Amino acid sequence: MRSIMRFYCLLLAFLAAVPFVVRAEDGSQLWLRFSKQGKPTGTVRITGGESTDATLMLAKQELQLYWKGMDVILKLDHRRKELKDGYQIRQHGNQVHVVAGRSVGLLYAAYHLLRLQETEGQIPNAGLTEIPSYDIRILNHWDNLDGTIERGYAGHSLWKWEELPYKLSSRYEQYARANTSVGINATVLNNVNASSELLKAEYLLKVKALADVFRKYGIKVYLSINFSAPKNLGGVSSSDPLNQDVQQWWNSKAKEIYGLIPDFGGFLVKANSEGQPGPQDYGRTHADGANMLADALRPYGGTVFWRAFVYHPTKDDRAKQAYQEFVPLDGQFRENVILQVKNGPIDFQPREPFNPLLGAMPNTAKMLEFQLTQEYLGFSNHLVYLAPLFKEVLDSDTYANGKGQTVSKLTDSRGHLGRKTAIAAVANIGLDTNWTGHHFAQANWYAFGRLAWNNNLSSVQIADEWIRMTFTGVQEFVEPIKKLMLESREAAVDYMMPLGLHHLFAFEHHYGPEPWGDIPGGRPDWMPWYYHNADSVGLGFDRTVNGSRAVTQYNPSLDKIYGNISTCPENLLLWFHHVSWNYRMNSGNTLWSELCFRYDHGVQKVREFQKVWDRMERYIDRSRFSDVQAKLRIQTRDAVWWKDACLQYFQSFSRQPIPYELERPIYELEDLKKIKLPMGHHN
Ligand code: GCV
Repeated sequence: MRSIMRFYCLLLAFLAAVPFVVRAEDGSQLWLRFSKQGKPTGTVRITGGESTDATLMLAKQELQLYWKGMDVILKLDHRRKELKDGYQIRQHGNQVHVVAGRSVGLLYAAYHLLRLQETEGQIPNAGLTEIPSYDIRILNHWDNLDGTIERGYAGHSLWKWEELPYKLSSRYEQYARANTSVGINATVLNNVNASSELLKAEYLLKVKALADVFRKYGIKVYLSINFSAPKNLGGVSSSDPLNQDVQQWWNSKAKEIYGLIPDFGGFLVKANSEGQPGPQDYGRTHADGANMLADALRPYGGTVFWRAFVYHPTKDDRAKQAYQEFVPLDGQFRENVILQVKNGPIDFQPREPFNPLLGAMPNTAKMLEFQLTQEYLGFSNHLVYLAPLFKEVLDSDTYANGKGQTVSKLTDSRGHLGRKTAIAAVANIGLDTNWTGHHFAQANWYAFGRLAWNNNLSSVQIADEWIRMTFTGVQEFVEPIKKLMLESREAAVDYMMPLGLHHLFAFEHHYGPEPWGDIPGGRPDWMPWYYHNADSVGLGFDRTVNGSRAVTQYNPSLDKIYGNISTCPENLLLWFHHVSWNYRMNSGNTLWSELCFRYDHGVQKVREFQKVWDRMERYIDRSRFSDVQAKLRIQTRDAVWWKDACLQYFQSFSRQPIPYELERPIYELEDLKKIKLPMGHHN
């Protein structure tokens, strides 16, 4: 008896010594870890809707399970069309009144209330109204039918094609719920490097099974299509968009799809890009191709997302090509076509200027494509919070029709041609228990959803919410981790490619540095030297009027700023200019020294992140703590690898010492050149 007493006393003493009781976690709950403690107190009533409405019932159920505030009345009022997918929330006495024009609006409102609860936020006295910035808020999965994911770093695909449509993994519904909780309302299931197979009847039944799961969450399914499908699958002799048999094939395919999935969203198309087929194979234009598909989808209200990521090895500066290709087609696309434009003119680099196409083509609907999967940002090993990158692009002033025409204003629902608006991101999700490989990569999925819902939110606010819901609201954790997240993207830019450098990545896998990379006879526009142009004079790509003239694709007011070495923002200097090693930067350093300082700064930042993280051990669960700790170690090692590789390689051109106050290289350049990682894939 005494020893039992002693055990309990010890246990109590132990518990008292642990400042915060933490529960075991594996990250699978994402930001939806609603506390089970404390009884839900309120009652939830619905007015104006039917009990057969699965979405409404879901809104009610989520609140009944997790809401601990006052009674809630959910009112569906179809007349409130101006709210679109949005809602109004007001407090009346001791009740919360929610109004929406669509049932999904009430579901979004339920998640809003739960977010307020978990982050200790308040409903403002005057109430709140939320209307989403974009109509279509969509994830693009680059998932292949064999379960692999192109540029996926969080395990295999969620979609178990071999089990569908008969067996439904419980993760399908969890996935839909997570998306809806942040406002995402659409998903493209498969890779833009698309297999025609997916359009076969047997696969469409599988797609239907997923669409049936997602429907009550308000999520629509889209598919990437292969432009040659009529030829590959349908026994048509060509896939020429002006050929009537081809048009007929797409019309009947659309009919077949909508017969199975009445709310099917539409098609995403990568055409005549990186070896994919397209209308140009038949001497037709991108508009001809897009319009044929748009016509097939129009009777059912479907949309075509036509990607602008098009470039050819033999042509001009790669950064100019999408603009050259598409601007002449302005005004030629059907109403239900949206041109899907990557945020930068090259390819999801750690930093790029905004894509000039976004400020051009005033008579064409355009949308942004971001990348959540960290193809060029350390895969799921590096902690890089992407909201600052997204905001940088959204807030960029294009100067189209005068100052203040930001990318967000030109692409979101503020008077955008009166057509549907959209924003996309390449997903970073896979079968890993924590969904995204790195616990902090969940924040990028979260941030994309939140910004797609409201592009006015700040990176700070989004980080704050995410940390509180995903980890803890304890101030001693929230503040330092928020700071760390906010600094993480700039740190990655610094240790990988500062000052506007880009595409210094190793061939194929894009993980580590290979500024020396060269494959004799390979495509020059897939080689790092094509981008950095290091020589005995200096470094950088001359895109001014004396060079490739890419700068002239921007509005003249911007062209002037970017094109002049003394006004070009330094974080884009080597993107637009070939700069001599001894050029004086704003800091007073020469370009060479500044480059060294920036690389070093990136490394020092990640070392600091490690220290910050180690202090957090007491506030969170052991398992997520040690996962992140281990990944930060990898990140620091990689940062040193990047710095040593790039600085020693560029030093062979600058022929100047690394400033003596900086940490010295520890790796031999010759050894770094021998590193070959066993990861597949082209360019
Ligand atoms: C899906 C980059 C990637 C490719 C990707 C392509 C695209 O080139 O490396 O893996 O292909 O972009 O966005 O189409």
